[in-house]
Amino acid sequence: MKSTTGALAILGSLVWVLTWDTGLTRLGAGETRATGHQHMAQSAPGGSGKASAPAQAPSTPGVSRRSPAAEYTPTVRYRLRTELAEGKMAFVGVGGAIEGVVNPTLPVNQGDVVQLSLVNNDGIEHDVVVPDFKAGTDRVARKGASSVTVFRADKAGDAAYFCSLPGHRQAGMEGKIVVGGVRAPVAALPPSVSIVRDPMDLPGPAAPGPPRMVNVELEAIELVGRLASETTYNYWTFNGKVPGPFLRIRVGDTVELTFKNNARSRMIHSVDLHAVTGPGGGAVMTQTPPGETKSFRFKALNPGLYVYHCATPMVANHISSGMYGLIFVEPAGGLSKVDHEFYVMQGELYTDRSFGQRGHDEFSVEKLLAERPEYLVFNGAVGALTNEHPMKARVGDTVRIYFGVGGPNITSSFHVIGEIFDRVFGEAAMGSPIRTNVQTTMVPAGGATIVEFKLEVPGRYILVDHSLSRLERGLAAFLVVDGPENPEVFHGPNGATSMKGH
Ligand SMILES: [Cu+2]
Repeated sequence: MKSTTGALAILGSLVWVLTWDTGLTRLGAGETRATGHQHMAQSAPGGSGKASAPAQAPSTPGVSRRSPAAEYTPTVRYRLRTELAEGKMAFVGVGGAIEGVVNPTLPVNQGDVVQLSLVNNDGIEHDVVVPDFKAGTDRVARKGASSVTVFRADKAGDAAYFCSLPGHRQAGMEGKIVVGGVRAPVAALPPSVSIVRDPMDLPGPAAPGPPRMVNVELEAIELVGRLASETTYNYWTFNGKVPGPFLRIRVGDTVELTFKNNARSRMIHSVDLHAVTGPGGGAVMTQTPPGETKSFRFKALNPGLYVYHCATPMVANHISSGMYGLIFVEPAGGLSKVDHEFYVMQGELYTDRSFGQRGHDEFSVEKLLAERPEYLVFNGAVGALTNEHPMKARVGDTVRIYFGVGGPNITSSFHVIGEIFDRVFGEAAMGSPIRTNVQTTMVPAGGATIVEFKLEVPGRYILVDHSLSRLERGLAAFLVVDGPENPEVFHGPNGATSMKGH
């Protein structure tokens, strides 16, 4: 099943192992299931980082030249809490099919990447270990504390899990993991479409010349889209994709903006462009009921890369559901020529169910108001820019990324793993000094940046928000760079190169 390749990317001190699953993602019997066809796992405890290359040795170079797919979450997750009653100790399942089950049997498939979480619920020191897979959590003693381990279930059969503290296994803290042959009921998914905006989908530079009159049309479209490969969500979009279309004009141009709200919408929608000088950035004049059209005109006075978004109450709800995009007001003379330009935006979704569940997710206003998103994504969905539309370039190319944060709430520490930004237009401010040699640049909610760098070494680079907990909630994008090795710049031991040891 997990047949193809493995790859390593070093994130701080963690070594992650990536394998691709060519089959369909299996369906969950556990608390949650992975939603993609590729799985990333922390190296099994006890394995040295470097040696933790997948048991299934890669048969092809580890870079996603073909059908790259990524899922930064384990294939299957289980959570156990500890219980003490009448002198007996036990694990009790939390969530999903094992909720409330004492010492539940945990079904997984061979090759699954299993995340096992232990929540201390009795204030007595415990852990949970799975010796068959050389896995175990830390010991946690205080009530409410937790520890997590991740391992690959690489052997079929039954594997015991238990608490390794003296006497606890005998007192009842023992269960089993059954590897292989899991088939769970299929939850029905509504018909859905991809709402992912291809990061290559942006117009070229605005033509030089005198200021122009530019017509721009935006349409609010509500549709059921794929939030992850087996999860759907009712998105609200500009023109059917997230983010909305990349609008590109030149400073001094006048924009005649037509805003249409699709007749099938249920909501009023509008648009507020940060590039506009005037009340509400256009939002006042574009509050548009379903089936109607409004328009306004503005002159672009200030060059820069600006966020636009829906500004209909509850505004954060509309933004979170997908209503954001970028408008680039090019400075006179434009920007320098590069080989590739990409359009990437970060956003958050507040779903009623926790991250990684199969089926249809609904919106949670409570989570929105608490600013506790379940999903954080680039270009609208989990896997949008890893699985569906990875960015591609070649060694020697120069790359420019127009990066914005729709939000609505979370500031991004934008970073590319394995690269350094040669140039950053901080906060996308045109005319300010360009910063050079930047590792991570902060992009606020409702803000943007422009970064540029040259590619010297082939391999796969990963765009992240360096608040890396968010990687666990879907926030990653791939830039796949093909071309000749460059051992002078990057060279591993034993002849390993960027394309193989990755
Ligand atoms: Cu809206």
